[in-house]
Amino acid sequence: MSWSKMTPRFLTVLLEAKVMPSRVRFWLDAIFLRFSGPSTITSGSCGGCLPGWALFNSSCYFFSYIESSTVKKNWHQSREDCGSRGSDLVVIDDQEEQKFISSNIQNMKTSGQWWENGFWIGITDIETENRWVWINNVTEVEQRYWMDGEPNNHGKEDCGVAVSSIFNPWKTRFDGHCNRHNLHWICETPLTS
Ligand SMILES: [Ca+2]
Ligand SMILES: [Ca+2]
Repeated sequence: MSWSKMTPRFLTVLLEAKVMPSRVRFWLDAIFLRFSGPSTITSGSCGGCLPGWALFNSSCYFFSYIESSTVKKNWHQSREDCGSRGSDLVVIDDQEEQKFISSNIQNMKTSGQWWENGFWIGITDIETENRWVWINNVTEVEQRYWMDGEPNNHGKEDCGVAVSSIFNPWKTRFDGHCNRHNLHWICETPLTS
């Protein structure tokens, strides 16, 4: 576009601006958003969440393995730990989030026993056996995330565990014993809090 075409428009904006200061503010805001928006997004992976937390779709995630590969806790202690961080255990709402979790924990292995490489998540059937409810009180609808033969309530298992599977990303969950099993855990908190 040539200057001759741009200038009249530019002048018009300036002239209008003299009469209507609010329009100036509008344009300045628009310009500011135009240039600050994208940079906020690109720097979000390290700028939006606390150090050591991972950003995904407007939430920040804490994988306890990253802080300590040796400290493991039962489900209740894990939830308390998340609480002390102003957070709670992760609630997995959709397949994208499931894939994010699964790929992140893929290399966070500490044991030759597959189940000991699991991470506590915020789902439980403590209230009613085999009615799995997320900690935000949403009853589980999608049940194909469970591994084959799980949940089996083996020895009274009432708390959900996420594992990583390279074979089938859908089969990435089992039930563990809330008090007896000690595992890593995942906290989630909204980005804005
Ligand atoms: Ca159970
Ligand atoms: Ca089980």
